[in-house]
Amino acid sequence: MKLDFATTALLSNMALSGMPPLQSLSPEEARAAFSEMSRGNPDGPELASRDVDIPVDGGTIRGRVISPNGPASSVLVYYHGGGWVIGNIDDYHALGCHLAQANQAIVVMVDYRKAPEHAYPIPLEDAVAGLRWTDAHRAELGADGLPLMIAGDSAGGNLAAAVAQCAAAGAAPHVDLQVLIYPVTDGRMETASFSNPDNQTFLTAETMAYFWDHYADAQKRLEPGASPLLAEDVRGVAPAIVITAEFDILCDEGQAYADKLSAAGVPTVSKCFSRQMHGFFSMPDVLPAGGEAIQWMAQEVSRMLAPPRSVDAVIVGAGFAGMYQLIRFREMGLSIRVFEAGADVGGTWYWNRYPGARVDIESMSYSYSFSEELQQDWVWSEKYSTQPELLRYSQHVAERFDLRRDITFETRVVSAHYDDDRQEWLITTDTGERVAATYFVMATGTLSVAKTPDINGAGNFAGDTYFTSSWPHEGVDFSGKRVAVIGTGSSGVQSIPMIAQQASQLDVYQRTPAYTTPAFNRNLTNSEVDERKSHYSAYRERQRWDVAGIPDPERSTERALDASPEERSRRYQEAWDSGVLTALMAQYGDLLVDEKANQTVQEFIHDKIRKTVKDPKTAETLLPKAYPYGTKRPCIDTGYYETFNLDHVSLISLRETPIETITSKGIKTSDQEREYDAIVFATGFDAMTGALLRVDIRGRDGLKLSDAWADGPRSYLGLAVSGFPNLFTVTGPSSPSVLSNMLVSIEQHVDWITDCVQWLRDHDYRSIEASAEAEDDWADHTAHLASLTLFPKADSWYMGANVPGKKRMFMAYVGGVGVYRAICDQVAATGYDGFVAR
Ligand code: NA7
Repeated sequence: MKLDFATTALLSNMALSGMPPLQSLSPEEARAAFSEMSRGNPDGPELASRDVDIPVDGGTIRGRVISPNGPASSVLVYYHGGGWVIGNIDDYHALGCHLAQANQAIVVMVDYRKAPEHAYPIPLEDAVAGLRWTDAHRAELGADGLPLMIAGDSAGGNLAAAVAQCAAAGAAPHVDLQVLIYPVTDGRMETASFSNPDNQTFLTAETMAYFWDHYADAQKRLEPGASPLLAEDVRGVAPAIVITAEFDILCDEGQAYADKLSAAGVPTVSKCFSRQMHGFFSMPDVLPAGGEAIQWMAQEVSRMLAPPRSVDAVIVGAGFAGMYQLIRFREMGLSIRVFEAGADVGGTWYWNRYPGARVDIESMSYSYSFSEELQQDWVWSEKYSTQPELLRYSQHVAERFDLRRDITFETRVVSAHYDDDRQEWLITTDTGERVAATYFVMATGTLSVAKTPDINGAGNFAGDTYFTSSWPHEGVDFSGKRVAVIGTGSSGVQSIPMIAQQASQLDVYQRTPAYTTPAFNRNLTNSEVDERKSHYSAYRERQRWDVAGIPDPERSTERALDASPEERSRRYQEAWDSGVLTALMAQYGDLLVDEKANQTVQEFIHDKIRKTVKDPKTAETLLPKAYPYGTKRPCIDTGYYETFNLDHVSLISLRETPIETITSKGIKTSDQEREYDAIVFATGFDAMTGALLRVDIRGRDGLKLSDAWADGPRSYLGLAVSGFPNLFTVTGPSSPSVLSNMLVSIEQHVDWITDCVQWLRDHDYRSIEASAEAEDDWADHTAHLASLTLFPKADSWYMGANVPGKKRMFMAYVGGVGVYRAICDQVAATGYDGFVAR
């Protein structure tokens, strides 16, 4: 333990003074001893204050209003600490004055009644009453229109957290911000910091147990009102500032609460003050770190309560979509803020760093076309680029077009609420920043939110756990390790051969076999690069009007069943040899609509698998049979099937032996438990809607996007949603997006959105919104087209079938990129038919 000198000196003095442990005293004695100790501390800044009566059930309690010098910028309702048993507003008067001064706030200290005479929930009810009184007396306090905060330390932090939950549930007035200083959040008292001997200083585990025993019995203390950490859902509570101390038994539970708030999308900043003990914050005149913490709190309060800054547009995401949208909006002269959760640009290619991660569309095709200079200058080294090369390309684009200056990294947008009167979006980030914007573009990608593992005991494993979708930046060395990979979609298919090269044992857990064909990846030759570059614009134009934005090979309209078996085999073999993702599908026009036709490709691939995989049982397990080819996204691979011929690689079919649970040592299937050093989850994404619904988006009249989409996503053209003016979704649900070359679709959407915004400005409109009728028509059209295909036959992520509980519906537009472009162009040309502009 290394407490700072001032703390060590204070603790030595306390030891010398011979103050008995609080838990050895009666509550009255403990209160008197605590007040005596507080009286020995300096008075703090001299500020005007007056006591008031706050009505509570059964009488009144004392409150104290402390006014700052000069005009106030906020109101702060403060709940003091003391384990709900000791302390009062006189003991904490100096702290109240410090807070009023540092925050330029009107501070209302609440002298809630104390346990055990007034056990839980009375102190909480008094705390709510204090807030209610403050809100009702705003005019008298000179606080009309000022933001309202609540704060508290220790047991007072517990009350503040619980009051904030009440406010979110509508059982207390609205709170703009909560400040929790080493709060008590968990009545179980089981965290590591609780039992760490180094932390038993000013507040010991024994004293805390004494406080809990007076406050709430074993059962009641587990209610969220007493243990806010145990609340099921904390979404929508006020933004939070959480302060913890390094040597404090409450450090872990304070941080756990901050983490819980962040995970629920509540803007939260937290700071652990090093070398500090419990109680340091309330002694700023004795412990300098207390003064520093008050100043830090004031700085964060003023940042989080600052009025939102206004820009023309906010873009969420700095992957290929967000970057291009930034470029296009900049050309129009708009002011823009981009928020990106990653530490750099790249989106998908920033996060998915697993071994073997590559694009499955040729790089010279899967790249921006908007800048002739860019596409001429950039040199792709391989037919299918690796993730590092794609990330370098993203970074090159960011540098070339000087994009980073408008992008705020490592920041998530947590909410976006539309203000009908002002016709603008109020956007809040996880760091508490607020921005008002006329246009709000979600460029958040379609496969960017990993699926939460829906496997029993997923958190049990004591070894290393990895997700392909958020791979460690420093890479992972599996040499000599026993490794399990769960999932055989594209991420599994790409990473399994690479992991097998290092691992001493690799077990692949397969639920549904994928259709994968060899990529035949190789370095690009100078002559083929020159050839493409000499006709790049013509090639790009072909991409734009192609079905999938991948014009080669061209799609045949012939029927597979009209051809002889020999002819089919010849064409399938040619497609196979090309290593192009869409080549097999391009051979006949009926492969995605006629099951019998589709079976001809299935059989061709089955034959290839049987010939490649030596063990007949393994080969049989790898045969995809349960769904037609192409109805789940096919993969292309490098040595996937060959990997199963290696002695140290095994395939476990979860159809035969399902996973019962993940254990601390490994994976237990219905037949046995196997032990591992590492488990890799390649289990996919909450596709298409995950990233959009993760943000609390509320449109006109407070309509939540999650409610509007309760029965599955609906949109007009996959670009706009009725009820959500000026919200644009790049490659949103019911656009071709995931069925296409994403770069082609991204450019088309961004160009369309940019033209639309320009049109609004040219016509002096401030907002545009899809009509409900247009949305219905588009939903009918997309569903009708999908019903003509075999897509609904697969349990795919296109259908939302991979996420338990998700609405089953086909979420993309199967009409093709070119057809879709024509429709979007026509909508624009007819003055945005189906939209209402105001
Ligand atoms: P995918 O394609 O969704 O693949 C996920 C894989 O994980 C797939 O084989 C799933 O089997 C399997 N999975 C998912 N949940 C489980 C559970 N609970 N138990 C066992 N197996 C499970 O995601 P990828 O990341 O590979 O690829 C996504 C896209 O990125 C890809 O299509 C390309 O466009 C690039 P299932 O099929 O659901 O039975």
